[in-house]
Amino acid sequence: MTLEFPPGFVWGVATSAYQIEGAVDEDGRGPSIWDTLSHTPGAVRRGENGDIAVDHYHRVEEDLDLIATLGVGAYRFSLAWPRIQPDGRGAVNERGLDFYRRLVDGLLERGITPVATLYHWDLPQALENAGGWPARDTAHRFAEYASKVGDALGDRIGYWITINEPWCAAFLGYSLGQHAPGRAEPSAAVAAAHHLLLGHGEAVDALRATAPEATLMLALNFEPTGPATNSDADRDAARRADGLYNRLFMDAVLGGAYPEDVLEDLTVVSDLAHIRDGDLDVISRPVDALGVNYYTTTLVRAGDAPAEAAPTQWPGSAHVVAHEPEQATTAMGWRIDPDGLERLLRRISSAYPRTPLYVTENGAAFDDEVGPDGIVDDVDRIAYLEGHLRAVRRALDHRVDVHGYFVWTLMDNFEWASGYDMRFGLIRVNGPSRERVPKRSFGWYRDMLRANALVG
Ligand code: GBH
Repeated sequence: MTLEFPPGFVWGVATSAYQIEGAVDEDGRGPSIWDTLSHTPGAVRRGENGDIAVDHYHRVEEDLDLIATLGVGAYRFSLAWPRIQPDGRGAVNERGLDFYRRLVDGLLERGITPVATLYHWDLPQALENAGGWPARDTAHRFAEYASKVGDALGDRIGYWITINEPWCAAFLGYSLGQHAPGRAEPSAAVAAAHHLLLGHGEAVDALRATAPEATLMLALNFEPTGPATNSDADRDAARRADGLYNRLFMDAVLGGAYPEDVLEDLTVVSDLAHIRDGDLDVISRPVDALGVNYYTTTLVRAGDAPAEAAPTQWPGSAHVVAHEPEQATTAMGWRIDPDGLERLLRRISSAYPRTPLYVTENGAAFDDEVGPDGIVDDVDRIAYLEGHLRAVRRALDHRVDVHGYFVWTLMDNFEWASGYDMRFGLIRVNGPSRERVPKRSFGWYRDMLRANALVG
């Protein structure tokens, strides 16, 4: 049976700056917190870093041609703040902006819509030295950056994502300490989450002023969370994790209020004094759409860790632990659960029916094997993508207003704390030559989006 998608449905593919660009010392770029963390022994698997990454900075023309061959209508990428403001404040570095002008013009020449993310985790190190996201001033600096980028590129970019996955930036970065800046300070993490959201709201105002016609959104990582057993303790653990992962961010941005139960949970680690009158009005400035990043669902249970034991991704709920999945997982160890995406899209749309949705990331890492012909026959990735697209199609059948879908990711790249070991790409990147070789999934996605339908 052929499953068609609506006419005009946006097909895309996504990347982020630090994961692909390399060229970390070129054309005036300043250091970011990921440069610092990735050069800290023990922080990244095999001691890898993004110094060269997949050398996209120097291979941008080749990569543009690959994107055009893929046939997507839209390309989602991020701008490296430290290229544009090396110290995170003040005058722009024109050479840094020039790279993005070339990229965006190259997309437009090829008929591809640029979707630009302003922040995908590469905070200028100078701003971390001044306190980082736990400091309120960082939100204002982000708004200033947004305004300058809007001035420079607003004439040619019609789709903006302010911040990618504030949950990860705040709680993996400042509480678990697995992501940059590698701090394990639950109270600081709670303030970081708030200031990331405040920065988002202020950036919406800044972009509206400079690019009034543009579509503005942010991208949240959603992870539907359920209890491992039906015990009261496990169900409370699931409420807490769902609250931190999903509701804290979605309800603040789309509903204008933090969920009360989550605030209550957080008082164990924070006095919440960083939340000021009027902040939620800024955080909930109307957006034109919501970006939904979806990879997996999680089961959690109540462990017995005392609240302040080891670093946790759950500030205030350190006893919540992930339940090891019994079903198939990706190479990351994440459950493969396409139905979770349908349920999630329906949940968001019933809570906030007026907000159009884009799936701004979905994809999977597998242990790709290179065949004798040099090609990766990644049937497991194709099955993952197809399953999730069927879930999107079912959500559309239920009248969920999904406008587009972006595969994570164009090509294998620096997968944060996992280094280059985890490959999410539609294109294989063979190091050290960094030769690009499209996988089978690349051709599968190209054929699917050309037909605007899943066939078979
Ligand atoms: C995204 O984050 C990022 O935006 C992107 O840069 C990155 O390369 C990509 O995903 C792949 O990682 O251990 O079962 O509890 C992903 C957000 C948050 C999704 C943590 C998986 C853990 C699942 N992730 N979550 S589990």
